[in-house]
Amino acid sequence: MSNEHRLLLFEGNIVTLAVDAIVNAANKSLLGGGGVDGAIHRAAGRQLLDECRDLNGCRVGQAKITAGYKLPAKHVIHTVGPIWSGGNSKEPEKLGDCYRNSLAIARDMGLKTIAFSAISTGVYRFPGLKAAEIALTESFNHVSTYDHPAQVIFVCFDAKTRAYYEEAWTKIHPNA
Ligand code: AR6
Repeated sequence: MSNEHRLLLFEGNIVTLAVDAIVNAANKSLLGGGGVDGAIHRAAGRQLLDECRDLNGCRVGQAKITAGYKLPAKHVIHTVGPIWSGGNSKEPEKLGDCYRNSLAIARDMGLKTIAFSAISTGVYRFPGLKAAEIALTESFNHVSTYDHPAQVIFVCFDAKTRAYYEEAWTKIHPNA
């Protein structure tokens, strides 16, 4: 399979996916919140919060892994995206770190299928198209370098987010 075909879009709720890992857009405490973080904690159950308490938080751009508990996904990779504050505070680099570090954990663990939420694009206000370009560029670089993972799924919660990923893909691979 070509490297391009290892990247997929899915429009819907990330908690429904039976993959090796879903990637949560967490905050530095790792103790839950709103948005996709809240949805993942609600669906996984109390044990997820218990495991997260032992992780001692997470820095922006870093990632940590837990079990998936009641989720259909086997694991949750928790990463903390940057809060957008105009683009001059290294927000793009930090968002790139989130994707690189999450994919590095997946590779170390031998995970074959990983589904990302659109990190930082909700309450952290990172512009959607720019975020999609970073997500696709980092993931394409990773799958072009390594055998793992077999599939990277970008979960778009709404049609607007999906349109950003489609536009970003066309920009990055105009002939694909
Ligand atoms: N499945 C997939 N995507 C979702 C879901 C879902 N169930 N729910 C929301 N999204 P956000 P952030 C999309 O705000 O910007 C939390 O309180 C949503 O439409 O969840 O990184 C954390 O604890 C958007 O495209 O995360 C942090 O405090 C994307 O997920 C803070 O929010 C990310 O939106 C993190 O903010």
